[in-house]
Amino acid sequence: YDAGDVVVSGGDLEGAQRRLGAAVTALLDHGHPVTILGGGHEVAYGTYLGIAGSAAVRDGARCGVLNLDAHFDLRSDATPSSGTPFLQMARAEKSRGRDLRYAVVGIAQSSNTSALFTAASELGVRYLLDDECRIAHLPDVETFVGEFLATVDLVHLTVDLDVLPAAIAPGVSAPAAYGVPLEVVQHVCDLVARSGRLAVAEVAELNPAFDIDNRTARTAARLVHRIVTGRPPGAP
Ligand SMILES: [Mn+2]
Repeated sequence: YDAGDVVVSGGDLEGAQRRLGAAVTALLDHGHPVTILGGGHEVAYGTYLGIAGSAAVRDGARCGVLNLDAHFDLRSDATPSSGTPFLQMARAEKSRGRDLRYAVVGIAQSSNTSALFTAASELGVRYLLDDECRIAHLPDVETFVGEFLATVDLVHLTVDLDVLPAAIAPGVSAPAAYGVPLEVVQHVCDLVARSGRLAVAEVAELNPAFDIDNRTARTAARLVHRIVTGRPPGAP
């Protein structure tokens, strides 16, 4: 069912992230599987707050975030935005005495500054470049996802639709010249859903004003359907 909307009012993004977090915590603590529809990728930090505040994580479950994205979104800006959520998570985890488990599939080398690659390296971020995510590389992608899943009890799966080729997902603010094929993105979603470790799935960055024939929205809907129907019965 639709659990409702979280609206940013008066430019108070951080307030909205906290409200999203409170809503996600309440749903998780009641045993509901949760799907978040963005919004820009700043929703990821709100979702993180929700998972971090859940009873499962407070009881010691290890949560990691798997991001399908052309970008690291690790910018160290003073003001939070769609470019900063994963550095915010890393800092929040650090303040709780933990290291963020963060993996990214689909990084576009040309769309991330060298400072972002340095930040990713310093934080121990595991990632695959878009060049390493062709259909011929599916076994390597499976290995990458499997190694990530082995390190966590719960997964925050976040899909930035700009990971897909612009022909598939034109309705984003940063369309990809190259992108990760939909077959590969869907397969990663299937692997995570089937793992039984999925806490929250999230789809971000859909901008209907830029979409063509709703093709980005339809692709996002397909992925959400795969994720929701791919969970084993009784999984968190
Ligand atoms: Mn992103």
